[in-house]
Amino acid sequence: MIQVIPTTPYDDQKMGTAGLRKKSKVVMQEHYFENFLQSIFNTIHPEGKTFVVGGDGRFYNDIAVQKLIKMAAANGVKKLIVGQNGFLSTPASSNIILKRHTDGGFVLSASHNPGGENGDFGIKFATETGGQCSGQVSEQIYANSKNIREFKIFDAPNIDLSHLGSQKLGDMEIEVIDTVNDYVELMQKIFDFDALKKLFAKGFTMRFDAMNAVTGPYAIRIFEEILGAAKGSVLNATPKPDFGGLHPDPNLVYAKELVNIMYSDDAPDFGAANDGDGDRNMILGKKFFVTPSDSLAILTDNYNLIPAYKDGIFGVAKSMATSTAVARVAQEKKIGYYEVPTGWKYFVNLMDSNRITFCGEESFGTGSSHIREKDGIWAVLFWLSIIAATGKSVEQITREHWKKYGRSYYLRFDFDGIPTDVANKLMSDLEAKLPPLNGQKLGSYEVVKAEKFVYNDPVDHSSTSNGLRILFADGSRIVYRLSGTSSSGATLRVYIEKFSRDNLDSDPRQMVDELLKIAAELAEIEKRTGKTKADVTT
Ligand code: G16
Repeated sequence: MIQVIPTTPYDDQKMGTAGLRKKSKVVMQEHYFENFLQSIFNTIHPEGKTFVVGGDGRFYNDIAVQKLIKMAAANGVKKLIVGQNGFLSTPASSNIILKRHTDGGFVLSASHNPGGENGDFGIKFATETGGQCSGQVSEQIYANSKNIREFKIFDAPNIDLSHLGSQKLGDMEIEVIDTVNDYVELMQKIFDFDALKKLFAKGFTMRFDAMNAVTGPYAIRIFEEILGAAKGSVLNATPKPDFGGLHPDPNLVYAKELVNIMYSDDAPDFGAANDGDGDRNMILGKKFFVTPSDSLAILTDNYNLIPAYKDGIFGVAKSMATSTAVARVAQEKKIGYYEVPTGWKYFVNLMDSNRITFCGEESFGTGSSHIREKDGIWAVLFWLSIIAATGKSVEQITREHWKKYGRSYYLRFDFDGIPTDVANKLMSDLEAKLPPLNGQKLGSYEVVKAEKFVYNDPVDHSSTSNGLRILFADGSRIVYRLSGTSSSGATLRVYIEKFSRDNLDSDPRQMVDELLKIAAELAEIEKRTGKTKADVTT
């Protein structure tokens, strides 16, 4: 029953910031998915091991799950725990890996990237830590993918994943589970659900946009069925292969329906959105947007309001590009503070070694050591808990935070679709320009440090460089990075942060204007890319 199929290598199976992300049509090429999966198996030796499997429901999810099951059986895997119908959110997967002590897991998702036949597909591979595999492991997988000559697959009809329970494929057990149950149980251990039920019983209103992606069933169960939010509070709740044409990236640009509702005159009290695989979140109040960087700072400042954290937290970490708002909270609370490269995997060692409890990123990700991935619904429940405990609105909570700590005006400018060689040259030339800037003035800003960011992991002592940064005397910053999640070409991300202690109520775009001009000129963005402005600003 086990077939050994000859194949030829593809040369582009290198993982980015979070797994392998490609155009769906690339992944649909003959043996493309099989080659990559076999390269993982050849690297990790899966014989006798147990893995968690599922995806965000996007186009090709159903086909890829079946291939994965048949290849796992042929490669000697002992057991797969599969989400019902092949669906599983990234945070739910991390939870099951940890709870059931499995050897890792696979989430078939390109996260916030659009889906459909003309969209993107992706594969995230997690280890027994519950977090995504390290850079070293992904390098080994990449090396194996370049030498692959054959893959193994079980010759069998498709497995029925609609019914819960166990079945066998050869010697391998397949257990189909309702992943929502385990996730709800975890959230109930962290938050005070009774307090949240009382909030909704008093008439509190919310809209949660699941963007036709994987979190719909989780959100309906938690917000509407358990906590008592009004029916219809969860929008776009049915996972669809093409996300109903939506781009499931929870930001002001792509979560348009929710944004229009929250900025209307009869807006509900609270708004939130999640991305394709449920790890990202956006938080909105009535006509009010909370930046992900501020959200991390505010959650950290309020940890004592949450049952699971009320006895204290170890510390907090952010990706370097994320604004420094949380650094000021860490200083005030006298807790550990770390800055890591972009990529959730860099938080895992810090969590495992009890250095941090919370972490977050500017790219709409926040989470804690309850799992080893960012967690969209967790962040929403945390915000609802702060509201329930304080009786304050999202806007009041955020404004009071700025009053106490000052405000980091923060915007990210994305320049998409740049030819890879042009983007790489822009970055290397820019890096060469940085050292002489130290101590110089750029416009009205004085440079205190201009450098390539290098992270030395305090746990495994690995060293990773990620992005270039210019720090100014007043606490403002410019950061440049190339995205590691685009499925074709390169995306240049320019992150601008302007810190102000007292000016708390200005327009963010105006506040960062001079710094943006400095950033664009220094990197020669227009000259090298032909772009006079960013494609997306978030
Ligand atoms: C992934 C990573 C995040 C990262 C984000 C953006 O998120 O898990 O750590 O911040 O990509 O990365 P980049 O700036 O390199 O595009 P997700 O939600 O896409 O898995």
